[in-house]
Amino acid sequence: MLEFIQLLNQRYQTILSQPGNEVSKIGYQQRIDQLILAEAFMRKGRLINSSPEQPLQMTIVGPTQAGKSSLVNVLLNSRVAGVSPLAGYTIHPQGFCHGVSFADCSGLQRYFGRFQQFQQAHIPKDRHDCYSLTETGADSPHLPHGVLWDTPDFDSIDSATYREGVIRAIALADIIILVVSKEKYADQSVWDIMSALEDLHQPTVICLNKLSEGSEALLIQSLKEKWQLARKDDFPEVVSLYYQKQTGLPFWPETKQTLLIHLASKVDLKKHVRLEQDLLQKHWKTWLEPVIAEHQTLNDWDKLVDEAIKQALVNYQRDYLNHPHHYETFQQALAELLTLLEIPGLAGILTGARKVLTWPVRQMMKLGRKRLHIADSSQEIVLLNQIAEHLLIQLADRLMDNAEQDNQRQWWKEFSSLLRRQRKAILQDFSTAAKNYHVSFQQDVEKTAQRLYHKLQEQPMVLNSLRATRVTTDAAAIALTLHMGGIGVHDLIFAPAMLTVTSLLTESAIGSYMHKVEHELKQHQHNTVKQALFVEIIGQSLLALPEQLSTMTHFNISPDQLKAAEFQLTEKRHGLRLL
Ligand SMILES: Nc1nc2c(ncn2[C@@H]2O[C@H](COP(=O)(O)OP(=O)(O)OP(=O)(O)O)[C@@H](O)[C@H]2O)c(=O)[nH]1
Ligand SMILES: [Mg+2]
Repeated sequence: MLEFIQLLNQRYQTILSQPGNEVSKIGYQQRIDQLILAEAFMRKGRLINSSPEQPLQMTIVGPTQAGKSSLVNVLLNSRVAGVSPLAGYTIHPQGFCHGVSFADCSGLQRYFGRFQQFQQAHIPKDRHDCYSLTETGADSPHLPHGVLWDTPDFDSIDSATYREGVIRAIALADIIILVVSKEKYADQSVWDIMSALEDLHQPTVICLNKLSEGSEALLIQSLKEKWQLARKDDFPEVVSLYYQKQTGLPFWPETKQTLLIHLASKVDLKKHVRLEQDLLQKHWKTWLEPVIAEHQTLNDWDKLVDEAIKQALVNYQRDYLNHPHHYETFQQALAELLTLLEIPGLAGILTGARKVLTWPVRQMMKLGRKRLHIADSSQEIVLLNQIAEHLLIQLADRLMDNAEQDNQRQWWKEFSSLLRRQRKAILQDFSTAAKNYHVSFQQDVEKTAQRLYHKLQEQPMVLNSLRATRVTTDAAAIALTLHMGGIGVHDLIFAPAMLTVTSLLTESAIGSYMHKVEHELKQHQHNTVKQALFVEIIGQSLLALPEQLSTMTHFNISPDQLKAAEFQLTEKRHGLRLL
């Protein structure tokens, strides 16, 4: 699940970073933040699992210049955190150990993942994927033992660049200390964050900093209202901080001495697994919305391809299989049959045309060459290529229509140009496959001829009368000419002798058998063309096209990937611990 959330996050970020795409930038940025938070919260779950004795993690958050770093110093009673009047001064999560050692914190690096740990003094200013951890000798009466985290702000102009660090430090927290000043407490950014944090159920305290005498009660009331607008849980305890001239730091009031220690006792890590699951479930639909829209579009595409193939097969039937002037395959079977009949006197006729003639005629032209010649002269292949071309033109039109009307405009537009680029290659593959089909289908044609020949042998009367007829000799001569490469297969259909032999056979005792065989041949041919050409070549290449869409502009998360993730999400018994 963690990997899936990472993948989703990465795709959101890539898509958002592409100029000119038609996505809602604010909506996407919000989801990215939610995904980063969810990922970090899941990492926290792993940390709890692998090191249940983790020191307590306390995170100070707040807008820039609220006094977060100053508060770190107050709570640790030292000067470990850098304080400055420059907005956005702290830009990394900085952890300070209080009463715990580095060794106690060994799980942190795994939690932070690709964020690298540095010593506070050496943390690079030009990198945002890092944090520092510092052992302090501090011994503060206000603060429970654990790690106190100073964090960057989330509201300054530059904060977008180090926002992930803030979110990671927040999700790590067992306790949240929100610091606001009277100037900043009403900012939307503060309450957006506090609202997002509600699902993490961390015990929280609010520190109201930079107070001036007399304003406290009014500010607290206003804070409470803000809180209640943002969240449903109880308004937390507020600590009012007044400035101390001598130290230049705010002053932690005597009355709140044990507040943080008390808060620490409310931390309940056992709930973490359920909270993780609730968090994922809460956002799942929104996060996956564009992925599902893509799947819907893919479905629409599959349907378009399916319809186009069905239409192509209807055309193939109409223009070839059932077309009286175009269908040549059965005629070809009859031509094969004629070469099996061993017509007397035929050799004589043909010697005039060719010097050397051996019997049986099948040997006259090598089998492979003969089949190739037949395929080369076939109208069926020409027609199939036309049907394929027509199919792609129709599809391109539909894509253009969708690119104008559908809500997935971007997808259809890119897809349209992808198809345009691939069109030639698909047609080329189709043409090669059509020829291969035709060459190998001749085996079936020859088998059909054999079946008819055997049937004729059961009917010596028909066989003998056929052999004795002059027109059979003429037709056989034509058949042989075809087999020698003298004419093309389409010439058979219009050869009068062939037509006469066909009607002779149709009216003979094997007439109905012949119809049956012709019907079976057509059926088999239809199925072969459908499978070998339209399903395996056209269908497969068209259905595989979406894989080539750029992951720069599309999620390209497959329905199977999504299904696997959703299974993990709803798998109650083992929960997310498994993942
Ligand atoms: N007047 C007054 N100034 C304060 C108080 N607390 C902090 N400051 C000053 O406010 C400025 C900002 O304090 P920081 O603690 O650096 O604030 P921060 O929230 O860490 O700010 P960033 O790191 O920029 O996000 C510094 O100049 C502090 O000296 C206070 O209670 N009263
Ligand atoms: Mg700071």
